[in-house]
Amino acid sequence: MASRIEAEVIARSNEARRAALDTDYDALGERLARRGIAIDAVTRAVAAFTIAVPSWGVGTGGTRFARFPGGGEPRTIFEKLDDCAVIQALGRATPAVSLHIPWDKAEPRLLIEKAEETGLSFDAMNSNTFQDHPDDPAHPLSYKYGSLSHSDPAVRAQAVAHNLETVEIGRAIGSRALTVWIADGANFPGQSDLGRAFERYIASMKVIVAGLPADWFLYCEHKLYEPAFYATVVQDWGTSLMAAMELGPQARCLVDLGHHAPNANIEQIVSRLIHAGKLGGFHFNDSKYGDDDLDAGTIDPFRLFLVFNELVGAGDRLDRLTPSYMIDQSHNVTDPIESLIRSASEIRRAYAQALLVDRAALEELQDANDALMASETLRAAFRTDVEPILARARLDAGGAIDPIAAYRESGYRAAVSATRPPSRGGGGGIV
Ligand SMILES: [Mn+2]
Repeated sequence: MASRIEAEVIARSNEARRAALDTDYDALGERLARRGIAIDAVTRAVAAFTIAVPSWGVGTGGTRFARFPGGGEPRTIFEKLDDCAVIQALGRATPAVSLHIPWDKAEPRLLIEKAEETGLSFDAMNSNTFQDHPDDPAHPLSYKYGSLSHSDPAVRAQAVAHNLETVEIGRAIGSRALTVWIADGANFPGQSDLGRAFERYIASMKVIVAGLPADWFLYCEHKLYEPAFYATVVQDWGTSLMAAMELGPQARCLVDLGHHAPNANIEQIVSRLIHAGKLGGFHFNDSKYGDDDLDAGTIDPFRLFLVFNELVGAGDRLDRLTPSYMIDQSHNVTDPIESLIRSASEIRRAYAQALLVDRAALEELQDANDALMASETLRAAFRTDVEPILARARLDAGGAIDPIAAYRESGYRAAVSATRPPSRGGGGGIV
C-alpha cells in the first residue's frame, strides 16, 4: 500500500519494541492457555476486525463556539485520504473510509484512483441535510426548518434528491450503504406537529429506499437532541426501529454511542436490535455528558466492552446482520490522526476482551442465579490486558507495535504542515 509513512520508519520503530512484545505476548498466551483460550486464535479474530474512519474526522473538529485548527489540515478529500492511509499504515485496523456528501464530493473516477493509490476502500456514505448547500444550484431551498420531514414538499423533494445523489456517488465508488441522520425537529412545544413530522420523514425515506440498489442498506441514525432542543424527529432507538421496520428489509438502525440519554443502557439497545434483525451498524465515540464525540473508550471503556460482549455473544445472529463499524468523532484538542489510531485500537481492545469471556461458564452462572460470579466472569475478561494481542495483530499485518510512537517518529504532521497552508477556524459541523 502506498503511504507517506515509510516502511523503514515502521520497521525501525518495531525493532526497538519487538523483544518486549514477544515476552509480553508469550506471558499473556500462558495466562490465557490456563483459561482454555488459544491466544493466536484471538489475535487472528482481532486482525480480521476492521473499523471505518470518517473522512471528516481527520480535520480538527470544533464546537458551536469555535474551532482551533491544527497544522497541516487536509483541504480536500484527496488529502483526507492521504491522512487516512497513514492511520491504516500504522494501525492496520481501518482499511475503509466513510465519506460525507457534499463535503467530500468529487469526480468518482478520481476517488477510485485515489483509493487504489492509497489502498483504501469506501464504507457507508453519509448525506447532509443539516446545513444548506449554498454553492450547489440543485439546493436553492433552506433546511433551516427541516429536511426530510419539512412542512414544504419542495424542501422534502430536494432532501430526497440529495440522498439519492449521495447513493449514486457511493455506487460509483463501491460503497454499499447510506447513513441518514436528519437534524429535523423543534425547539418549542407547538412549533411542529410531532406525529405529522414523523409521517413526512417516513414518506421521504420510502422514496429513498425505493431508489436504493438491491444490495445496499439504509441506516437510520437516531439522536436524542441537538440541534433541535425540544423534540427531534428521529430521537431514539424506538423511533429508529419503527422507521426501519416500516421501510423494509434494506433499512436498519445505526447506533451512535453518543446519541442517547445519559446512562442509557446502550448494550441492551444493541441486544434488542440484534433480536429484531435490525442492527445496521455503529458510530463509535465516547461521551461524558451528551454527544461529546470524544475518542472511543476514553471515558467509559467498560461500556464499550459491554457493547462488544453483546455482539460476540450474539454469534451467528450477528454474522447474518454483518453490521458496519465506523468511528464518528470530533477531535478538538488532539492530532486527529493520533486520535483515530487510538480509537480504532480501543475498539479492537473491547472486541478482544469480549472474545475472552467464558460464555459457557457465564450461561451456567446466569441460569444458576449466581449474580456475583456471573458478574465476575465478565469482569475477568474486561480486566485482561490484551495490548500484546493488539500489537501483534498490527505487527503481523505490517503495522506498528506502538503506532502513535511510530507516527511521531515519522514526522508526518510536520511534513504536511510544510506543504498544506494553515486552515481557518470556523464551525465544526460534526454529527
Ligand atoms: Mn454519528
